[in-house]
Amino acid sequence: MPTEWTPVKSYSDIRYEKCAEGIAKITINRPEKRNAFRPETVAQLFEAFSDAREDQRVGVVLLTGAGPHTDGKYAFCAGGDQSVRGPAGYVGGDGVPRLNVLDLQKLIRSMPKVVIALVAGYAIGGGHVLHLVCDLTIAADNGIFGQVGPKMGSFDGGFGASYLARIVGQKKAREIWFLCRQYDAQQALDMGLVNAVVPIADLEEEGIKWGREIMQQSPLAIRCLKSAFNADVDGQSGLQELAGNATLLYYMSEEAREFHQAQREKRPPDASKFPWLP
Ligand code: S0N
Repeated sequence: MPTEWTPVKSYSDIRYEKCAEGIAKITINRPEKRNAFRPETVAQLFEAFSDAREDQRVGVVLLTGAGPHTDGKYAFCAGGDQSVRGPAGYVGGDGVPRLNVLDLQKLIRSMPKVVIALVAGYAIGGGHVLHLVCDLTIAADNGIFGQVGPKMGSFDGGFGASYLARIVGQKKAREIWFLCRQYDAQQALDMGLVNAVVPIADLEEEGIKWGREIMQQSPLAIRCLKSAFNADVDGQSGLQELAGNATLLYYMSEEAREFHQAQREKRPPDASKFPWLP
């Protein structure tokens, strides 16, 4: 069945759509720049991801790049837009130097929905880190992956370095950053950087197929698993996320309801109703 996408809102730098099956699709739409992001792009991505997070019907978000460009080339994202990079960082239309892409990375990682990167063509620099922080990555057979920071005056020492090393191992992560090579989709698959490689023509359909399978699973189980995977890596903020889910599950229990209601009704709670499980 072909998927019918409904636009959610019109943006200058991205497309944001949803389908009836609970899958949202966010497309970076700057193919003339290999989908590089400027401050406005990041702000729009943040707004769209926040909306997908809030929408209780949405369980899966596909993140992809518009293409091909008129020269026939594809890109997922080529990182920060170098044409707006000034001495103090990336400058938006308001003249303020900031990109806030790290906030976007954190949102993608912590939102309790599954984010799948669909990579056709280049995933380079900050664009490579964007696919990295997604829960899953499906690459087209023309996918090209790599970091460029040390050769153009930039680096991502956050998730871009440490989380990359968790995924591909310390030696490979150092190779990726220190040599700034490009890797094809098969090499990315071999090093565990992506989950699958499919023909370019099948990329979106494959993402939808994975999304449909995920939508059949238990939302709370997926939510707790995502925060558990994060907790292993993210220190105190990872524990906070996992603990937040424990609190959510507790709120949903009869036991929490009894203690809350007793406080509201100014009566002692009936603790005897609840077992001290072994
Ligand atoms: C992607 C590459 C390899 C593609 O090469 P190809 O196919 O030969 O295309 P080009 O002719 O080079 O490009 C086609 C057109 O697209 C424009 N373009 C491409 N990339 C960018 C870009 N990043 N910014 C602006 N424009 C871009 C070209 O200029 C060209 O346009 P025309 O035809 O008009 O000349 C190749 O394009 C490439 O290597 N691109 C540059 C990659 C790059 O340097 N990316 C930036 C890396 N740095 C970051 O992403 C910053 C990370 C970051 O934001 C961050 C991270 C952690 C902490 C803080 C920060 C922070 O800075 O805030």
